Amino acid sequence: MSHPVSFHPPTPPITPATVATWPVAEVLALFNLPFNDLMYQAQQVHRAHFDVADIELATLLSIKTGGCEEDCGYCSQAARHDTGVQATKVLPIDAVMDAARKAKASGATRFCMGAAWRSPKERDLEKVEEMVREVKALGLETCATLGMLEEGQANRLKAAGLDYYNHNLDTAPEFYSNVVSTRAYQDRLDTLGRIRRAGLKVCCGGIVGMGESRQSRAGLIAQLANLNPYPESVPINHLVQVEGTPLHGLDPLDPFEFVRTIAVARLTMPHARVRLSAGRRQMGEAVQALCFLAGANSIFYGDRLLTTDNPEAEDDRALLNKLGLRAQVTVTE
Ligand code: SAM
Ligand code: DTB
Ligand code: SF4
Repeated sequence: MSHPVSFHPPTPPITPATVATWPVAEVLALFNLPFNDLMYQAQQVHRAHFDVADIELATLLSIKTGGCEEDCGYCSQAARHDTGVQATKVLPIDAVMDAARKAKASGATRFCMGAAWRSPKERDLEKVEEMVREVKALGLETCATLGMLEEGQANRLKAAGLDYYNHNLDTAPEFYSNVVSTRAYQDRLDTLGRIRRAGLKVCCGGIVGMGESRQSRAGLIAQLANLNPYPESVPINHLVQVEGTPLHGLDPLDPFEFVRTIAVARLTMPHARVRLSAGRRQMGEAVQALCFLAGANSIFYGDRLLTTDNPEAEDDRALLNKLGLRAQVTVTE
C-alpha cells in the first residue's frame, strides 16, 4: 500500500515567517507522483476531512468593473489592456441586493463582491460596508475582493459583517514579475496579514496556465500552505485567456496539470475549501469531474464570473446531479 508522502498538521504560530511547513521540494514531489497515486492520496485526505458529496456554491458579482490602474497580465479589467471591457461606476446597492437575492434563491450560500481596484478609497469602502451589512442580513456568507487593504479598512469590513476576504497570491514569488509589475508579492502578503489580524477568514489562491513551470505551481501551493494558518478557502483558477491581455495566445495547459494542482492543494491544506474557480467553461465536464475527485469542493455558481462566462447554473445543477454531488447548506445567523 502506498502512503502519503508526508502530511504535516498545521503548526502553531511560533515564528510564521521562518517556519516552512511545506518545503517547495516536498510539494513538487507530490506533483511528480504518478497521477493515480496522487489522486488516491488526495481522495484519502479529502474523505478524512469532508463529506465528499458536499460542494459549496459561491456566487460572484462584479460591483465595480474595469478601469483598474494595475497591470496584471491575465486581467481583462486593467485600464491599459484593450479588451473591450467598459469601465463602470460602483453598482448601486439595489442592484447588488437584487443579485444577492437571486443567488440565494438559486441555492448559493456565499456571495462574493469583486471590484477592479488597486485598493479601495474612503468613499468606496463606505459603499462596500453597506453592501456587506445588507447581504449578510439576507443570511448569506459574505466575501469581498477589493485589492490591497490598510489595517483599518480590514477592521471596518470585519465590523460590517464580512466573513471572507479574497486576495490571491496568484503564482509563485519567482514568477510574479512575469505577470504583474505594478505591485510586489510582498504587498499581497502584507494585505493577507492585515486580513488575518482583523479576524476575517482568508480566501487566497492563484491561477495556473500562465506559462509557469510545474516548479512554480509547486511554489504557489507551498506559499499558500505555509501561510500560518493556511487559508480557509483556496480558489484555484485556470487562466481564462482574454483577447487584448498580454497572456492571450499562450499554449494551453495540459488539463492533467490543472487536476494535479487541485490534488496537491487538497493534500497540503486538508481542511480548506478548495474551489474549482475560473476556467470551468473551457474545461468540460470530464476534467471538472476529475477535479472533484482530486478534492475540489467548491465552485463559483452562476452564469457569469466577473467579466467572463461561467457555466450556466442549470448545467451545473445537472452536472452535480450526474455525479451524485450536492450543494452544501450553510446556516448563517
Ligand atoms: N482587484 C482585486 C485584486 O486583484 O485582488 C480583486 C479582483 S481580481 C479580478 C481577483 C482575482 O481574479 C485575481 O487575483 C485572479 O486570481 C483572478 N482572475 C482575474 N482575471 C483572471 C483570468 N483571466 N483568468 C483566471 N483568473 C483571473
Ligand atoms: C478568484 O480567485 N477568482 C474569481 C474571484 N476570485 C474574484 C475571479 C475570476 C475572474 C475570471 C475572469 C473574469 O471573469 O474577469
Ligand atoms: Fe486590477 Fe485586480 Fe485585474 Fe489586477 S486582477 S488588473 S488588480 S482588477
